[in-house]
Amino acid sequence: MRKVLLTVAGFDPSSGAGATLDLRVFRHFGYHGLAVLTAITVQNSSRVYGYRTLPPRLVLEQYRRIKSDFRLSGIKIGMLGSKKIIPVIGEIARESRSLPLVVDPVFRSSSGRWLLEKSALQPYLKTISGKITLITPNLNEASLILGEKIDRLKKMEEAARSISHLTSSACLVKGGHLQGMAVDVLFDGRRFYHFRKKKLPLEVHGSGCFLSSALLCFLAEGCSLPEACRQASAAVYRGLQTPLKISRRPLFDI
Ligand code: PXL
Repeated sequence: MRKVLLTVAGFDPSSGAGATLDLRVFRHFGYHGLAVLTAITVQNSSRVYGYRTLPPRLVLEQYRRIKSDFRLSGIKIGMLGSKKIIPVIGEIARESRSLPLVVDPVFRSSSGRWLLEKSALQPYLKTISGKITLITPNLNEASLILGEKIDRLKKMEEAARSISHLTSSACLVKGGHLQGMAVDVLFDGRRFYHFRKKKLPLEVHGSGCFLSSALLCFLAEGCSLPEACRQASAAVYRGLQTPLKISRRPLFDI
């Protein structure tokens, strides 16, 4: 029987990031994907121009109707768009403690637009604390969460450990934007793991969404956290090598 995964995320009309990319990643790894939308963005491959958040009740209703029909094997949480959605995420996470739950803490787009107000940061982490499997901040998001610049390996380790304590979950700090090398750092509550990749000169829209969705696929398959991180990181790296060039910025060809 085909397993089912859910993404709770924003809609990107270019399909380079957000829910529609997540659904393609789920399908690529053999799952049926479901999507509960939190927000509709206005964007193309270059940048985010704006967005509207859906009413929290509408988000919760989408989830409830899906939940009563499908047996979920895991959930990924992406863009929320507003702190008003946080209680809904808390509810979803509380009900799903037995499932793999991956949180991509989307605060800002790569073009610099805020996708969740800064004041939502701490309440969001508090709400999901103890209810999720893994959180996957990039260097900017880790810096925002901790209020200090995370820009080298040692700091990434400290950040992974601190954020892991804040969320009572594992934490993967993504180092794709590190100077000179690309290394992701996982802290699983006990020890650190490093995932090194050659740094590629191009940036493909949606790599954060791709990584967190792929991670969920490997966790739902039963992989350990380090193994899921290794495989998901390798899948993103492969994707970066064969991008789809049909728009100003390349997209993932998946
Ligand atoms: O990559 C972060 C992200 C996630 N989800 C949606 C987005 C973006 C960035 O633009 O638009 C819907």
